[in-house]
Amino acid sequence: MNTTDILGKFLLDSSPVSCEPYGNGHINSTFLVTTEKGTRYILQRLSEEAFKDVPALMENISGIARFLDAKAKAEGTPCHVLPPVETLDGQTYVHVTEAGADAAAGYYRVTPFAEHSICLEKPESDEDFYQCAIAFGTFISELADYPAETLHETIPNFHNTPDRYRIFHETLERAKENPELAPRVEAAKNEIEFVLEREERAGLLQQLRDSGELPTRVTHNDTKLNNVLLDDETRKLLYVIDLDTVMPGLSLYDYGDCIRFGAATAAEDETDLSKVHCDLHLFEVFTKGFLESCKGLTDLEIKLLPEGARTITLELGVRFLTDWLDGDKYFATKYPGHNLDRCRSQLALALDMEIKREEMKEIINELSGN
Ligand code: ADP
Ligand code: GN1
Ligand code: MG
Repeated sequence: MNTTDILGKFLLDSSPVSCEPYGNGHINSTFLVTTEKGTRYILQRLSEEAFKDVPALMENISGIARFLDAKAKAEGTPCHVLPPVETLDGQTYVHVTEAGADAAAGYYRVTPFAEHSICLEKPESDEDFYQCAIAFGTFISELADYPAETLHETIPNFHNTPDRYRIFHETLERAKENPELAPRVEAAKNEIEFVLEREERAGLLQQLRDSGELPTRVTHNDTKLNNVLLDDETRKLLYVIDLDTVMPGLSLYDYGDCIRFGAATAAEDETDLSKVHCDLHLFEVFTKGFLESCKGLTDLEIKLLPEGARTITLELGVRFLTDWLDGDKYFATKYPGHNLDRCRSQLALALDMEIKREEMKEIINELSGN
């Protein structure tokens, strides 16, 4: 099937006239589609490496979109998620079993393009980052009464850090035995040592979740700044996007992933590690917005916010390292060694967060009045 045939199966307002690669996501293949009437849509081929059950994933997204839309209507407020565009036969995706001349096989979906929006790779002002905090804090709050038991786990154990370590160990052993991958083990020996030294502590949040001391909530699980769209004029929240990983999880990972990405002084793949730090001013700006908007956080959740930031940063370092050792199968990479560079930058950031733990705690105590 070709791209035009695929798009022809969705209820667009008129015929598509162009379809171009778009955005900076690491997982799905994303395209910007424009129709004869000038209406724009996002077409995505979902990563089958990441998502093993796309129908279940789309059921999650439709359910969340319906729920938040009903809530917004009842409260007379704007809805901050975009529902999928349906196909002619009422589905939310098209499954292409045979590749066409310009389209790979796989699962495709269409979403309305958010006009007059901006998507940032780093905050351009404190207010941008504050809005990101409001976006994800409100998202968790509004989903507090969502029937969590109806959600499918789109990636099992997605933010189960001990399980990420288990996969890392398995991959490391396989890489050592594989002549093609063994040089990658040697290249990453310092990073391997770094993550092994931290393995025990990295399991703390999962232990507290398992024991029930930390509440499981419906969370977004991929809270990068570029998964929020702001209004290009008011710079206020327009949409939370990338709902593929909405599942039961810990608020601390959602909070932490925003800090990891948005409060970092360098890009996720910065190679000059002397530039990689956690900016405590941005940390404070974000934490203020999150505490204001994420209602009902427990004292333990608030106390462990710095641990959330450090743990998810270390976890992502472990995931990039694992993908490097596995031959770069999961994350889209732009050059050989990209995953190892990303790993190094994340581990440098996690180390900086360890150094700044006490300062972070003080900021949180000030903000929460403890
Ligand atoms: P991935 O899982 O690969 O990150 P995303 O769903 O986040 O995929 O989409 C990738 C990028 O495409 C986003 O970061 C954003 O820039 C852009 N994008 C996605 N959906 C929309 C939309 N509905 N309107 C405008 N831009 C979008
Ligand atoms: C991926 O899909 P995207 O690019 O928003 C990944 C996240 C990582 C992130 C690192 C489903 O997010 O878990 O934190 O890359 N998403 C998935 O940039 O694995
Ligand atoms: Mg994304």
